[in-house]
Amino acid sequence: MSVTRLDSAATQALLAELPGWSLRGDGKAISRSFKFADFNEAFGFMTRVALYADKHDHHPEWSNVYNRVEITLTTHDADGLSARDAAMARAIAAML
Ligand code: H2B
Repeated sequence: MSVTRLDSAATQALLAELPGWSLRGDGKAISRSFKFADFNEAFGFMTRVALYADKHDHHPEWSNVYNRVEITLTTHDADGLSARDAAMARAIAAML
């Protein structure tokens, strides 16, 4: 299913709103690193994100090493950023 991409103004507004996220070189994704006290905290956070992803059918590209979590958000169906990524990044901010 195709989804509308964010234009560059909307993308810049999103980056201004959400500290810590940066735009990938090709402009099609945003990413952020998260650091927690330990693995338990990191995995608890990942669990919250996973529940959001399942509920909203929008899934992060991510990795975890001990207390660090790297997340990249992009919308495959849009081949770039969409409102789904903006909503997920905002939801993630509320999960920290
Ligand atoms: N996640 C992300 N990040 N982008 C998508 O385009 C996407 C997704 N599409 N999760 C969903 C699943 C789609 O493949 C299913 C069929 O709804």
